[in-house]
Amino acid sequence: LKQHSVMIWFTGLSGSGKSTIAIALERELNKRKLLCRILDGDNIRSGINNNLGFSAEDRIENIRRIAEVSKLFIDTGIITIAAFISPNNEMREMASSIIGKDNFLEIYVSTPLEECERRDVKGLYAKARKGEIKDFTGISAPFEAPSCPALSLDTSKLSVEESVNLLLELILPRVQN
Ligand code: GGZ
Repeated sequence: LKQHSVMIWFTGLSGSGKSTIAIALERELNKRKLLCRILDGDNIRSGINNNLGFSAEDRIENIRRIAEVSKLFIDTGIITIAAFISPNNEMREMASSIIGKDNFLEIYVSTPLEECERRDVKGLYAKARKGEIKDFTGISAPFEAPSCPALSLDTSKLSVEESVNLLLELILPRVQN
């Protein structure tokens, strides 16, 4: 019964394109009859983690719980896609060790800050610049780029389709028999 599963762990700034790529990837995996589950701010920070904010400690706890939940999905054979800023190596290493290094693919959505801020889809960068949001990643809180990601995707250079194709090349050989 057990299917092959893998953790697709996106990391990158707010507005870098993590969720957009995750949703497009899910669609392609579903087309191939592969079951997957996206975890993102919409279903995690609004529910299980609704008591957490954006202090350094709360971000660590956010990522820890996400990793524990992901492990349950992975153990069920479901391809699990997490789209969280996860701003430093220590947090991402914690997630990797909870989930298991062999199943963990770190994907850096490396869209530059200037491009994320230019897009400012939710107006959060403007608010952060005015000091209306404190500890905002990239403006007033740090982001540490991963040193050795499985893949880097700069959405200022790649289309969503190109990013998804690169991901499929990485994922499909691991999950199909
Ligand atoms: C960063 C913040 C903040 C602060 C609210 N810093 O573009 P979004 O809106 O949808 O994505 C951001 C999301 C980041 O939550 P994560 O759980 O991914 O962060 S972490 O992994 O660091 O725990 C943004 C919104 O929440 N947001 N305030 N201060 N992003």
